[in-house]
Amino acid sequence: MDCLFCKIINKELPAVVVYEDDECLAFLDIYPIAEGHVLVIPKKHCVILSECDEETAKNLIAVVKKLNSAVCSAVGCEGILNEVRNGAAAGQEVPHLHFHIIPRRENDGFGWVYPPGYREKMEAKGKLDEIASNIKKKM
Ligand code: DGP
Repeated sequence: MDCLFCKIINKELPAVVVYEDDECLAFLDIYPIAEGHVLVIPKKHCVILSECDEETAKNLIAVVKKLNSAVCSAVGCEGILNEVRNGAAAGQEVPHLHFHIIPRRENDGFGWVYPPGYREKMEAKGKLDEIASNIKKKM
């Protein structure tokens, strides 16, 4: 399969690995947003989280949890951002599921770009109820 992260898993491409087990691999991001930026990926190829089976997802989260602490202790951060971009529209560049572990510090210059009008007014309760109802029906 012509997938960058599958090639890293298969050792066809190099990576600086910080953790590996039968189901997942964690390695340093080659373009770190901050020192200690780690990517955690499942070995079984999938693109987005909703395609990932429950067991793999549980294992991934457990590894992310452990690595959050290890990374933060190692680089001395003030917070950790965990991010998953599901799909190109969400900013996903590499189409193999990955959790970002990004060490954060106050005023580190990193942040979100919010859409125009964000927080100018609260959403109406009726609209929130309608959206929640639609989501619940899909669960
Ligand atoms: P995303 O935009 O969520 O798909 O993030 C992809 C990340 O992968 C991005 O932070 C840069 C990183 N990356 C891209 N190519 C490589 C690579 O060849 N090796 C490593 N270690 N990281 C890579």
